Amino acid sequence: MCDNKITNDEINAQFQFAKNAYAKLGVDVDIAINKITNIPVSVHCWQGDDVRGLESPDEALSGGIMATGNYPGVARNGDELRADMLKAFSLIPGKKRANIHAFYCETDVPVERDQLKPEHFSKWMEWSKENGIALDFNPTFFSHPKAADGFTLSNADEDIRAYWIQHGIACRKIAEAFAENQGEPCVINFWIPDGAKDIPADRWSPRARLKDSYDKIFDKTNGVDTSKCIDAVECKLFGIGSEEYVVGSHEFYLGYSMTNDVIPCFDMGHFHPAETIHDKISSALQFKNNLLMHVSRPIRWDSDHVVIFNDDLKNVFLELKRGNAFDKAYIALDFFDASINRIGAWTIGTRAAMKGILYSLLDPTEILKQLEAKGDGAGKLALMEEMKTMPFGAIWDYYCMQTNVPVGTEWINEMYAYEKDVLSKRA
Ligand code: RNT
Ligand code: ZN
Repeated sequence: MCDNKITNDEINAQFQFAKNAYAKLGVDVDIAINKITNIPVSVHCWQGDDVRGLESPDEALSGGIMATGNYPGVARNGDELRADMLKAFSLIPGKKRANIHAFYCETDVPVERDQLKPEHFSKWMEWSKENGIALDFNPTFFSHPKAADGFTLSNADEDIRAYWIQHGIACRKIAEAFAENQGEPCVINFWIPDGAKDIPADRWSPRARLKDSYDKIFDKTNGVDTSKCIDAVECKLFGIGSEEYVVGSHEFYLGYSMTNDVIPCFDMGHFHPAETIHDKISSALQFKNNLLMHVSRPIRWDSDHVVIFNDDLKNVFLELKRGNAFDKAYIALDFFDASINRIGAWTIGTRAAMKGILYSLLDPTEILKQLEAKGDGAGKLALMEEMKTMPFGAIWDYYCMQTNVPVGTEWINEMYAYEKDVLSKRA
């Protein structure tokens, strides 16, 4: 399979041809390639183990999210997870960060989540340094006995709520330690599953408690340096078991992030099925300097399918390009498929995101804006359409070749080889 290796000469020739075609539309391909090198994508570790975590991997995944499937070769410990991640990274061009969750801690004895400390992530920090991969972080408010009733930071039980507040504060200190370790900021994203399956009589109290919990977590007296620890909050419309009511809704978090020193996180799967996030970017960034995006692929619901190079993906990055806002958005991935080779899932999804970024950087934005300003709607739409069949693949292949990662379908064979040599040996 997949033995159609393309030679470097062929890649170069096709690149020259494509580069000229873009140049005729005023697009400088070299500038685009130069730019993408500095746009990091934060790759989530949880694709590698179906969101099990290392704390107690047998605890069922809760919180209304789901990884379906049982493809062999799942990572069984931190070392396997990190090795798998590096394998995938070797197949993906561009600057990668690694995004981990609090329940990927590695401790000799069980440590309560409100007691977690940077030292419980020392293996991740060493790995980060060794490989030059900066870390991002997430507190884990699910897959835990104290989240069993579906409420964490908005729980009516004050002891349980206090526990999760403490977890949030502990995680911000860990994020700060990551930032110090890597010499650049760490983005920490707060997502909680809190919500109700059916019509609540009281929608108000959980939201009031949630606001109070965040006020305590983000309180300045906690002494967390917000130039190192970038706090984000992620809204959601519904989850499994929280179909009717999610405490941390879009309005809740938009309001909270607009009035506090935290940034909003938009996940592509967290809105009404036909609602996309690309139109929200230019609104949110009128009022905030930054935002976080969870690049995902919902199919009919928040299904977290592997990201592919589709219109939704392109539109998100086109918005950043057209608004000159790549330096304002933190790009993170969020998908998990347990039914296919997980190295493949990571690589397909992350290559797609990188493709989407490069594709957007080749947008003839100036010409499109001029056509629009002149009132030439047909001209604008026509050019947008013609861009879709430009020789983008030749630019992408050249970029992969230049950054020493497999070109075209070549990486698929590496996935097979890794499966044969490593994954298939896992019981
Ligand atoms: C859940 C959110 C959240 C999680 C990860 C594991 O709906 O999207 O971002 O997927 O934190
Ligand atoms: Zn998400």
